[in-house]
Amino acid sequence: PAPEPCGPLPNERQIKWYNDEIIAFFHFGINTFENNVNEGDGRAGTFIFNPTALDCRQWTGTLKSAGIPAGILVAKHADGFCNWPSAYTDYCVKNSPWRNGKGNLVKEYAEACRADSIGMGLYLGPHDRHEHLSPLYTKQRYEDYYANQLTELLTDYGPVYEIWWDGAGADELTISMYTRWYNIVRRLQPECVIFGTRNSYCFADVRWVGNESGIAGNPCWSTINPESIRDENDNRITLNHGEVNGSAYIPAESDVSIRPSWFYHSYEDKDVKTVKQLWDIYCNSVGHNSVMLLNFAPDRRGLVPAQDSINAAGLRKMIDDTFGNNLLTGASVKSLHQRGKQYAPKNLIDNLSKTYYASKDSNMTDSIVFDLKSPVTFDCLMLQEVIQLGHRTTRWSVDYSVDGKKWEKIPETENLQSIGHKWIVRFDPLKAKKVRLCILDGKACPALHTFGIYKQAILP
Ligand code: OTN
Repeated sequence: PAPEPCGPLPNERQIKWYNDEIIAFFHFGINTFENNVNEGDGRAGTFIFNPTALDCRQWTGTLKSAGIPAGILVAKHADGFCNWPSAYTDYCVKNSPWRNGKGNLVKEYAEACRADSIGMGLYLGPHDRHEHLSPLYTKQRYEDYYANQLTELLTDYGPVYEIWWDGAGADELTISMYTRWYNIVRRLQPECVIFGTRNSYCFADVRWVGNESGIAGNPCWSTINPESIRDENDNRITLNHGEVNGSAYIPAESDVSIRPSWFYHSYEDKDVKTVKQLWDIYCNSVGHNSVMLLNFAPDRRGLVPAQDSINAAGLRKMIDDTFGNNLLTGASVKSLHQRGKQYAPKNLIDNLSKTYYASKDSNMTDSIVFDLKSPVTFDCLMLQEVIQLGHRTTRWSVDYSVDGKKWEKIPETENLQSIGHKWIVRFDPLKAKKVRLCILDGKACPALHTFGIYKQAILP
């Protein structure tokens, strides 16, 4: 029989989200038309919003070229300006010159996503500085206002991949407000992933990684005590690492912008992250059991600048060229504690989604040796657990042998703990005839999906 699951487990939404690996953000709105502004104060005039050549198919085209399967559009940032014609405010596109006040960015974005088979996510900033300006503002009024807008967005535009509840400025928003909003999300969009922070902590499918640099910790557990998310100011490090014995399964999402800022500024055109920088981020986010949430900042034309699209596509090529060739393919494989025929160690290198390796229930440790037909040179390795069965292994490392007899440890693998969806380690090139995966401790017998060694592709 299959191994019993261990500890808190992912739901269907989280499993799909993990397998998507990279998702995109699009920060675009009234801030795009102000100089030096990333967090507007809610006072900018609606007349400034006027993209000259907006084309959401160009945005989704960028994602397709980068192999990014979903993207989250800022529908309303903290400035309160709504990128769709909301029935509940005048502070929106209908009072802008764009498309003579008839434009609807959320609709155009949703249609582009549908046409290009991109998952459509939405950021509806819980904190709203424009509403706060109103003398009529009360907590109840804002709770209703947000509930109405959430209902508009989750009803009128088809399936929503993820909803993003930014914690920035959200201190006044209460658990009771989020409870009402959560019920709307689950009623209208049962499959929608929720990014939750602070007082939305109890509804979070995914958590903040604790920084905006795209770096998940080592280790990075998918489990955490939810209160650590609520009290994020005291728990940045905990958000980054998770908690091995945390009571809930709430994995880390690593938000990072392809430019220094979240919104477009022409003076940052020279600072677009290079393929090398994006590759490092990928290996430290996706390769640290997280998901990479990569922000794009469409410019005042309403287009993703060319260099940003090119570099994102370069990252995809780097990923595919590196991980497309597992150098262990064809090796003979033996393990110490194989569970049974169905869970054979060769499943680790068969490139099939359903098969996996597992040890006997009584064995929390194991040793799996890969014997190559001829020596190979590699500078990267990747290991995946069967996430449906929970975090199991808590300590592991990798050895190699040049002559097939004497073993040496790969130093960069000496302090590894978590695995989860994917763990990637890079190092200077090594030559080996044999490679040994050492499972050194765990809460349950290992259940491992894939193991590979690779030669990193050449950066452009
Ligand atoms: O000043 N900030 O609001 C800030 C500075 C640096 C990094 C993050 C923040 S806000 C922070 O943003 C996160 C997403 O990147 C989450 O939404 C957190 O809940 C929020 O507090």
